[in-house]
Amino acid sequence: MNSRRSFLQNTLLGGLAAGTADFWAKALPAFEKPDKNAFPVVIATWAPNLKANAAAWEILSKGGYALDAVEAGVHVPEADPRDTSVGYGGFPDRDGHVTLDACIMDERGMAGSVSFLEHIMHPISVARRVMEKTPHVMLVGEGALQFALSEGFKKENLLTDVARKALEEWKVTSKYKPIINVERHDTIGMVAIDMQQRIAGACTTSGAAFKMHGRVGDSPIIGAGMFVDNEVGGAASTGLGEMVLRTLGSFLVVEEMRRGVHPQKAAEIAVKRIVRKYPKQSEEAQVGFIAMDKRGRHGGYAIHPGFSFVVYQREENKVYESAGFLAK
Ligand code: SD4
Repeated sequence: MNSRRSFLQNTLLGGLAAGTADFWAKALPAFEKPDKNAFPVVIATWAPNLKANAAAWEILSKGGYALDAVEAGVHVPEADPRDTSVGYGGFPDRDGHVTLDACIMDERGMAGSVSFLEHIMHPISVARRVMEKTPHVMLVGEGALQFALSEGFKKENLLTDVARKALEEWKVTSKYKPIINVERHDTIGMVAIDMQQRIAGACTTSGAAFKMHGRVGDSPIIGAGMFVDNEVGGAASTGLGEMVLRTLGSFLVVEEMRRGVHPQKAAEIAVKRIVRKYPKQSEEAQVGFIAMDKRGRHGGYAIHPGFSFVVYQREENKVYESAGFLAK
């Protein structure tokens, strides 16, 4: 390389490197000196997911990998027939199909997702295979099912008697009216940081009950239902997916944290954005976010009171009741 060019390149690179370090030091004071005892840590939406957190903790507390932890964690509600919003036992669409949405992301920023997937109890594991074994990020419907079967997943009937009866009752009036914190709001979104400070996230759901056939919500969409960036932290959402899809809520939360905003405040900013843009719809529907930054600090916030989230950290698995922006 001629000396002038190499001088210019070195100067530029050197300048950039110094500038970058300076930029991060100024922009992200929050990331200085993380408290080592803060790790590992896992956060998930909704109080019943204490059990999912415990499954993730099993792996994290032994020094395991964050990605394995979130996958194992969300397997718990996916396999639980009493959970009518996730996996097996999930309420069907209005045509009687249980169609599942899930996504997963690792510390390298790699992502996998499945949507409108039927007959597979653990869509999160199919999403992980999409990430690890295909050049793609997202597979949907029949294609996702074919891929799952080719990977050895079992085809199963996921529609329980309880869910079938609920659909029959719903058909009497056929009104789609979400009831805040009651109807179908226990999708699991989970973010974990392992002992090596690797961050991963997962989100899985059967989506809105009695939705139109083919409807896809926020949960399998990277940046809407869940997003992680290993330099910053992660976030996930629950609630009426349409409002999160229109605002890319989880991405927004992570980008706010990137600016140095505390996770609690970042979740509040995303909720307020939704309420400002959709005030009428916000009166009738719930959206909640969980957020955790690279330091293991966390928070959660929702449009309405009634949202809860769970955090396992320092040997303690705790439920937090979120505040609601539109509290009466
Ligand atoms: C969806 N966000 O499909 C999901 C539903 C949900 O708790 O979160 N339920 O819109």
